Amino acid sequence: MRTRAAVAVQAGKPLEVMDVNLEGPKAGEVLVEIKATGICHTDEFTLSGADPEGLFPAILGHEGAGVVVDVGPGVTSLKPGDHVIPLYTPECRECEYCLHPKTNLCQAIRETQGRGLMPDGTSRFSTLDGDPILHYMGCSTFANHTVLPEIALAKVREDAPFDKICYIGCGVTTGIGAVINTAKVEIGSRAIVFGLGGIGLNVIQGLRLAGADQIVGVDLNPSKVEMATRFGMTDFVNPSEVEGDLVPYLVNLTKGGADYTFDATGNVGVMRTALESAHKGWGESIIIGVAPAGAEISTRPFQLVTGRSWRGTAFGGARGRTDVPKIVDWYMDGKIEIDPMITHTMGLDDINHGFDLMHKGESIRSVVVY
Ligand code: NAD
Ligand code: AHE
Ligand code: ZN
Repeated sequence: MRTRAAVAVQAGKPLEVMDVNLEGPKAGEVLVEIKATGICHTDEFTLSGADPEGLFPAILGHEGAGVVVDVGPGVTSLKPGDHVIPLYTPECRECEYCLHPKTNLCQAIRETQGRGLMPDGTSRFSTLDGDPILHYMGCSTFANHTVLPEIALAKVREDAPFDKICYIGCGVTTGIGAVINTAKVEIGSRAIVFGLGGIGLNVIQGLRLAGADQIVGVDLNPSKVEMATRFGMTDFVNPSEVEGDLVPYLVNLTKGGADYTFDATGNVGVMRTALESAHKGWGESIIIGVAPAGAEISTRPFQLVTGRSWRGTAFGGARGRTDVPKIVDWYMDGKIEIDPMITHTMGLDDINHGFDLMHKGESIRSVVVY
């Protein structure tokens, strides 16, 4: 079939919206009509050329929601008409990782996914001239139709609006999950969140759910304060307004250091500040942000010797097919909020405007509605 897609033709260039060919689902695969997709900073990270795994030409996008159109042979858990959220972290429920209680990083299809291919080693997308176009993060939600493995789709309730729940495909689950699944924050904790964008705000929302007493937000952009306060931030720090080193300032503000700190910037300097502003003896720092090729984190080992720990999280530690439908329920039941964070919506033809808004720091989440 033909479908319409925004193609990342080359690193550092705007996406090009065009008709592309899409082959139907093979064994174990599902054809999905994408109804809405968010634009995450990770899409920008890959488009910019900073992603060591970035490949071109590709159809980016990994924060979508849609409807099953067709299923390939052997698909048993989904049927046409089902509402689904694509999962860049699949859940096969069989691999060594899925069977291990300490990780959500299903590895069943990770190798081909990282090469922009379906599990059989081929792409379903091509140009109208027949040249292959690569998949991205196993999702490619910047296409009106896409093909995914059955294990990379969470089935969700049908009364949930696509233009809101698409955000659960990455930002909401990553932020809230980092708090609940990865850090396992206790009631009464003190926390610091670095970066108050589409992920950081969901960390703040997760901290409020978990009953944290102090939630410090750190961002260079003061326009993020209003939204962060609405979601539970108790203190705001703009590093550009702090005289001297930020670490002692934050340690003082949190009365000895935070129980938990979260990096949602992708800046390795910020990651060091986050680790060092965690409390001596027990503070945990969770890295969420993804950093450019070649960037490395560093600190004095003494920071770890004296009881701080550095950890990371992908997709908030969530097991997608199991956890994502529950998070959709939380949204529909009013336990979590999504709508105010979706600051802009647009059609696919205007997708580059969504990237511009992110660059200028004017949006939290832009959502493309097909
Ligand atoms: P975003 O652009 O919406 O937000 C980033 C925020 O960080 C902005 O508000 C910006 O002003 C702030 N910021 C940038 N540099 C800063 C600095 N030096 N000090 C303080 N604040 C600073 O991006 P997002 O969509 O929220 O994504 C955040 C990061 O999380 C990105 O690196 C993204 O790739 C990553 N991410 C990781 C996962 C995962 O599973 N680990 C999932 C989604 C996103
Ligand atoms: N390809 C990059 C790393 C990108 C990365 O860390 N991706 C996160 C999800 S970000 C979603 O917005 C992730 O899931 N990582 C685990 C994995 O297996 O990719 C690089 O640096 O090579
Ligand atoms: Zn993302």
